[in-house]
Amino acid sequence: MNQAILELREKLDQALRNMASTAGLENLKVEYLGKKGSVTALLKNMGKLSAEEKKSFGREVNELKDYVMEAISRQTAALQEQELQRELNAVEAFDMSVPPVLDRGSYHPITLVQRKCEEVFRSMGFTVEDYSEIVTDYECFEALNIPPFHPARDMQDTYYLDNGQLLKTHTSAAQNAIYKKYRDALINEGKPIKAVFPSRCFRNEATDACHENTFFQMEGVMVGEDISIANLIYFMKTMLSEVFDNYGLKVRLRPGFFPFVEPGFELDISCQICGGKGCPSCKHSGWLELCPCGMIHPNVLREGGIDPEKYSGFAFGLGLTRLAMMKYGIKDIRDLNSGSLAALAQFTDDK
Ligand code: FA5
Repeated sequence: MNQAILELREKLDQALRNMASTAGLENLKVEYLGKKGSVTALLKNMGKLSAEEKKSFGREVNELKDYVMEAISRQTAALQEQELQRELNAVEAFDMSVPPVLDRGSYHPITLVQRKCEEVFRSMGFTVEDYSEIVTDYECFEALNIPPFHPARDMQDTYYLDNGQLLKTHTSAAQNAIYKKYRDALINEGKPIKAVFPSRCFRNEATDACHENTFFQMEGVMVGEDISIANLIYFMKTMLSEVFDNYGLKVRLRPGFFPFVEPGFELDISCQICGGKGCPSCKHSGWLELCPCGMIHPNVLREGGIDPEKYSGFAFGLGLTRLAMMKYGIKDIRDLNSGSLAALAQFTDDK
């Protein structure tokens, strides 16, 4: 055997005898087989040899390579086994009689208000629907009477995927799918469509005390024969009085423009942080925009396969994140996404 190869083998054997960690074995592998390793260096010298010498030297170097790899992986397996045994022995020493210190965790305030709203709407005959957070331009805008280049798009910039899909800016993006899912039951069996669909939404906008780039909404729609603004107001009032336990909440409805409703409204509630006096949480107005709503635009119904001459309906987009702020007196919306367990756990006594 070539002298240099023999020496490398002996050096490796010795290094392995003293090696007690898997990380050290990794280094050894690089030292021998890496780009600048000793075995690789041997190969570089082959150019100086005759054709006959090259043949036997090449074979011996390849054998050395196999030897190194096998020896290192054998030693790695042995060390891993030893480590496992050490861990198992430690488990045996574990005292089962010591009571564990378990942090039980808590529900997020948004989960709490979402569940409350779902419960209220379920009790009024609404189904609770789930829908993707990634949607198409058609779902988020076009099916909602917002064609390309409509100025209303400027208010809802978002994050786009390479394939043209986008992170939904509002839960209204599921309206079209919900109409298509339930229209047959409406048309053939006369069953009104009554659905709420909560979801995370995304907007590419600056954050402040009452705006986040990631927040939650809950959309609601009701479609049937003779559905009117009176129905809309009834359901909104019932939901708010249940969520806030009828506790001193002032509500105002004012005209608001959204291309997918006609007429459209802004539903504001009195700021529960400052009691209506004005503070950063309500942009110093005393009121907080919470739940825009309105009568579904005929174009939107038509796009969902529903005849607007025969059927009408209302839709609303409840800001769940702001609702959580108002219910729990959280001054800054950014605390809700902060991941601070200590801050969030304090709202969870009503699990
Ligand atoms: C919409 O998103 C409409 N899709 C709502 C709608 C549905 C209108 C159905 C009519 C019929 P707007 O952009 O105003 O509208 O958002 C609705 C609510 O979501 C706001 O009132 C607010 O409570 C919440 N919201 C909107 N943007 C943010 C944000 N950046 N951070 C936190 N909450 C937000």
